[in-house]
Amino acid sequence: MMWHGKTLSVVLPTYNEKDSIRACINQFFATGVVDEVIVCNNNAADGTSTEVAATAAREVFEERQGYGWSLRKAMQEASGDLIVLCEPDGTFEPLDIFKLLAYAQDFDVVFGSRTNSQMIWTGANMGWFLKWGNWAVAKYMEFLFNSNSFTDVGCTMRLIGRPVLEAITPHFTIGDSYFGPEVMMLCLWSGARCIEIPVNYRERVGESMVTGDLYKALRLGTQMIGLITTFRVMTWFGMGPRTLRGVFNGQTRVNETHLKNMPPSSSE
Ligand SMILES: Nc1nc2c(ncn2[C@@H]2O[C@H](COP(=O)(O)OP(=O)(O)O)[C@@H](O)[C@H]2O)c(=O)[nH]1
Ligand SMILES: [Mg+2]
Repeated sequence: MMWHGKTLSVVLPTYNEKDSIRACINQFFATGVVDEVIVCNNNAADGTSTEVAATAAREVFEERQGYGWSLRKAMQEASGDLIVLCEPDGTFEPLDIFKLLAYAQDFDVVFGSRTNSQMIWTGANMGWFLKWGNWAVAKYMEFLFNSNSFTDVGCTMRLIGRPVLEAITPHFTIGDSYFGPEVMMLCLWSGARCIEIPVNYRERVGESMVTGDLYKALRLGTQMIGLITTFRVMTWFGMGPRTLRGVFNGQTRVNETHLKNMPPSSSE
């Protein structure tokens, strides 16, 4: 299969997606570029394993409850050169993998964003509050790191190259729902070349457990702001993941010839 000589893994955490996970997995395989799909069953709804067993995906299990724990386990089990993270709840479009891959030519990490109003479908759980909340937290991170543009901190759909994944993995601390921005900050801090692109965001199949109500969303937003502030203040004072700092500055460009004339990244 492969994509420009690189193997591709898709990782899916699952908790409450029994009715949508099979279609999601099959759609990823149908793209023709996916070598393996790893599903991490995080004490998921009864019947989930039966659905996964009906596909070519590999199921692994994580007991520790939480979005972060689940994704961390799934990524650890993935063997591809490129790792695509997604949710099997029908909100993301598996064909958007080609958008991530197009940018993976030039970047080490490609983050999705769900806040572009042209790509928010009718019924999607991305109303005014969630859209601007995600945007505001992303801008806060962008400002503190003086990075290129970010407009979302909670989009699971993203692509990470193996060298970057291996470098940041030892520094993961979050097992909860706010694992997403931790990955973003570690990538930025490593000096990896990162970009964010809009992806489709649709109505969910089944109930959202993370951002389903305003209280949960507010609490999550507060946790994210706390995490970002703590990380940035720690790194300002020479603490935090010191050994990760700038390890990828200009090193992992996918295609050196093609990128000869590119501007230097902001961290150089
Ligand atoms: N709620 C919840 N989601 C989990 C857990 N472990 C893994 N996940 C996954 O986290 C993702 C996000 O959850 P979801 O309910 O869709 O929240 P939303 O995307 O904010 O609407 C889904 O793919 C879940 O399968 C968990 O313990 N609780
Ligand atoms: Mg979801």
